[in-house]
Amino acid sequence: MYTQAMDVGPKEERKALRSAEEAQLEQRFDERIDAGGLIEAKDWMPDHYRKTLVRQISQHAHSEIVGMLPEGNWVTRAPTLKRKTILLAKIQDEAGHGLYLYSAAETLGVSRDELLAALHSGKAKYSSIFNYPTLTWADVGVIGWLVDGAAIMNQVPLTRCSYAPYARAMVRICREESFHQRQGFDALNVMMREGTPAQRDMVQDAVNRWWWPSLMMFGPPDAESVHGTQSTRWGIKRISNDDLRQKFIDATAQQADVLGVSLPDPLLKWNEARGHYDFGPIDWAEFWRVVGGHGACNQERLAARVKAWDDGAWVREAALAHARKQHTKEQAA
Ligand code: FAQ
Repeated sequence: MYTQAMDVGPKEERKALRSAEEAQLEQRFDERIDAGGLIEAKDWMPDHYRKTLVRQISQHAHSEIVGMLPEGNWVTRAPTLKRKTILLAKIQDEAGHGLYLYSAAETLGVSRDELLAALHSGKAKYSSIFNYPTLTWADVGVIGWLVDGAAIMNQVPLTRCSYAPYARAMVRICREESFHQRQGFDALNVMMREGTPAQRDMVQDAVNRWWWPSLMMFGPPDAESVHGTQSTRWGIKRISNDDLRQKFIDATAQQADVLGVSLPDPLLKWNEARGHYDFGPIDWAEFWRVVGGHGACNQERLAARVKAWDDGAWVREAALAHARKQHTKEQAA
């Protein structure tokens, strides 16, 4: 060993020692993950684990704040004061979720400014679902029922994610998402039970438009999931894209019966042998088109976020000026 080090020179020797040390750290990290342990911000972690988390958590944060836009479209046109108040509270919750998640991402050594710059330049992804338009009031109910429903299905397993700051943020987020899902179901239920035939048709039309995009929220099929295997190995993902999608379909097919709406899939059928619903093919070409920036509302959504950022510049500047003033005062005291 000594002779080898002499052969390669001090720089190479340091490099070899470093990689031996890293291999040991990585082994300990893997053992901790295998034992179901949690990783905290200050713990050693492989660079790829850190990058995977920054990618997923920031995409998630972006989804929450871009996700405020489709429903925001209906705040001024909610049918009653009660519905308007509920909608305002829900949208405000989504902003809060974005903030918890940006904070969780920041614990990994990336700044919020960097993350937002990636969103604004179109480099960072956010959930495909928020690139569809909200054409009627029923869309708001369907977003609660299906989109928040899908979000909960995907996010409950994330409360057991190996990265503790993300897992902790998810606990709170899931509690609030559950209220969101229920308010959506309730709004639709009222329209279906007490509404006019035109209102019931409006609900059915919204369900027809949102059903397939909601199934796409879970991501590509497992066979095409680039990050699935590694993220599962690291305990970031606990349930695969396809398994979560199936769980969601099984739960919502029954809720659709209770609501009295049909789901727009002629192949949707309970399969006794599998103990699950069978369902028709998903249009993955549409999914990738939307993810690639060519959905109905991609440009509008991004433009709205960039405008909000630009319009808020004076608030950020004022807050910084105030902090500097306070700091100077404290120093002088
Ligand atoms: N949209 O290898 P995988 C909400 C990308 S929050 C766009 O399987 P992964 C609350 C993926 O990033 C909704 N892109 O990826 C709310 C990757 O591309 P990359 C958001 C998608 O990460 C409700 C590529 O495809 N929830 O709704 C999508 O292992 C109502 C290959 O995919 C979260 O973010 C998609 N749907 O699994 C707010 C939850 N799916 O990065 C307002 C946390 C996949 O290599 C109103 N995230 N891609 O360029 C996750 O659980 C995971 O990231 C998945 C994707 C499951 C979304």
